Parts: sequence; structure tokens; C-alpha cells
Amino acid sequence: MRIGIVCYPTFGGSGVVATELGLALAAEGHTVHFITYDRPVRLGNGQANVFYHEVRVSDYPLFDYQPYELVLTSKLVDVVKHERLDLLHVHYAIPHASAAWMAQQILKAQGIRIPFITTLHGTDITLVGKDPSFEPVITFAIEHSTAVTAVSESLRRETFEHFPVERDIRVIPNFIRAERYRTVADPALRKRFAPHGEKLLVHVSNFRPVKRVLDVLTVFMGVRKRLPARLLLIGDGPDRHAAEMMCRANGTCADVLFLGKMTDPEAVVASSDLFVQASETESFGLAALEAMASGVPVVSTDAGGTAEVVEAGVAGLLNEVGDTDAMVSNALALLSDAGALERFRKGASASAARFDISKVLPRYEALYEEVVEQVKTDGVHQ
Ligand code: GMT
Repeated sequence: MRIGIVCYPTFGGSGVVATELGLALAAEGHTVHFITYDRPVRLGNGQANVFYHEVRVSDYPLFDYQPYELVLTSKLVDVVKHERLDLLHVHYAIPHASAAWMAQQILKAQGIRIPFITTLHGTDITLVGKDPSFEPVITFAIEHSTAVTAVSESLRRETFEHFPVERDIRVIPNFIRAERYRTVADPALRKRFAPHGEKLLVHVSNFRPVKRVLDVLTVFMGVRKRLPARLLLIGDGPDRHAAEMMCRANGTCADVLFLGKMTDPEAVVASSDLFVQASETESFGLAALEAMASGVPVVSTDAGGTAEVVEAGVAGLLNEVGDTDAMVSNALALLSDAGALERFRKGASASAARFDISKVLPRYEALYEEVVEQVKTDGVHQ
């Protein structure tokens, strides 16, 4: 099939999932066109059947706010028409779902039928989407997508809770290429980050308030009081400065390594002992799954869909949001008991296999066949 994928090209999970999905589809022989404002960070160069269309908004002086959605809609119309796409798959509802609907209507007026699938990723529903300045448009775009998926049962439930949506929403979880994570641990990295055999805690996120990065630091400091430890912070964002201020205030910055944004953090994560996540809400937690796939257990808050990913007692331990004391004791329970840590390492890796791409890709392909068939039989989905 000829598939158009719309996503954010940035470091967030939805862009990573969209990119990995497109690459996997291309490897299966599909033709994949990525349509977004920059080349997706995980999209290499030169894969067969993979194309990238840049959405450029002209900086017209009249515009205080760039009309990205309109320019994206026009680009979608052009790419669908001239690349003869069979379907569009948009990731993250805002503003991709309404842009896809507008493109679908424009093409319908020109006699071209195109289905589009919206995949809900998390903050498009749990944070941003709920905002009254987005809600009516998101509700409409969800209702009028040819099909809608959510990355977890939790997110599916939250969508029905927060939006007056009647239609069906399928759950197709995020995925990883398990084999990619099994062999990435690098002893040289471990030596560099833990020269004196310290325990290595790691966190990966966009450092937005929803990630509660200061709680991650608090957990680390609680652990560091009881055993030699260092914290690797991968990513960057609004709360990074507060995190730097916090470790400077209590003199622990020598053991907190702010590594910044990384396009491929797998090797660093795989060389760590424990992945720490403290999110207020987390529809799925792709970074935690990537850690598990490398055999790194997780201590996390039990937020959103996390428990669907991190099997408590097997791949990690879960606590209430904000309960950093409990997270410290859970982290210590794993880090100070070699037997327990080994059991959880094995459990994490085995548990991650549930989300291997070989199990998830066929579910997207079946959905693609379904929506193309649906549009053929009953015209564009109204
Ligand atoms: O985690 C973020 O804030 C980025 C966000 C995104 O849109 O990329 O991640 C969301 O989508 C990921 C991929 O489906 C999920 O693994 C994350 O759990 C979800 N983030 C939240 O729900 C906060």
C-alpha cells in the first residue's frame, strides 16, 4: 500500500512510534510518505520506499501565528493526489486529525476518496485536548476519522471520559524492535558513567511538567544517601533548569549527568541499572518500554497506562504519583539486592517482548486493509 504518515518530527514518543512504524511498513514493501515540518529524528537516510515531504509555512508579516494546520492540509491534498496514497495515518490528534479531515473533504470534492486513521498518543487527550480551545475540534476530528486507535486501554478510557465521543476506538499499543535493544549495552559507557562501580539510575523525557523530573531527582538523592549512585538525565525541556538548580542547591550535581537530547539513547539506557519515571500521567511510557527491552527494570509512578507496560513485581515497581519515599525504598530494594535486580532484569526483558513489532505491525496492517476496503465500499467516511 501507499501510506502517508503525519507526526511530530521531534524527540517525543509519538514521533518515534510514527517513524519506527513507517520504517517497518517500508521494510514490508509498502511505500511510506512522511509529511511534517522537519525530518523525523529517527528517520535515517536512504531507506527504500521511504519519502519525506517538508511542510514549510511562509512567514507572512500579517500572521502572528503561523497557519501550520492549513499548510499541512494543502500538503496532504497534494501528496495524496500526486503520490496516489491509499490512506493517511496521523499520529497525535492536535492538529493532525483536523488537518487530515479537511484534506479528506477537499479531495472528496475532487472525486478522490481517502481514509484517514487517527492514533491518539496521550497528551493530545489527557492534557492539551481537554482544553476548551481544542476540545470541540478534537471531538469532531475523532468522530470523523475513518478509524481511531489509542496506544493503551487507559488512554482509550480517558478519551471516552473527557470527550463526548460515541464511535469505536481500537487499542493498538506502541512497540519496539526487541532485537535492537538486546545487544546495545556498552561496557565502555558503563565504565565512563560509573567509574567507581556506582549504581546507575537513568531517566529519559522531554522535561515537561507532566514528567515531574524534580521527583526523579528526589528519588535519586534518596538512593544516593544509602549507596554510591549516579543519575543519567537524557532529554531537555522546560524543567531542566529547575533540576540543575536543585542538584546545585544540595551539592549532588557531580553525580547527576545532564546528557541532553539524544536521537539514539538506547546504549546509554541499556548500560544503566534502573529506569526512573515519575510522571503525573503517562498514556503508555515508550521510554520505559525501551529500557525494559534492554533488561533495565523500572521504578515508576502508576500513572495512566504505565501498569499496562511495566508489569509490577516482574519488570519493575509502581507507586502513587508524588510518593517519592516509596519510590526510594523500591529503588533501594532492587539496587541493594543483586538477586532481586537480576530477577527484575530478566523479567523486564521478557515482559518487553509482549510489545515486539512482530506482534503489533500486523494489527496496523489489518486496520489499513479494513479502512481502504470501507472507503471503497461506502465512499469517504462521513
Ligand atoms: O511523553 C511525552 O510527553 C511526549 C508524548 C508524545 O506525544 O510524543 O508522549 C506520548 O506518546 C507516547 C507515544 O505513544 C507515549 O509513550 C507517552 O506515554 C505519551 N506521553 C504522555 O502521555 C505524557
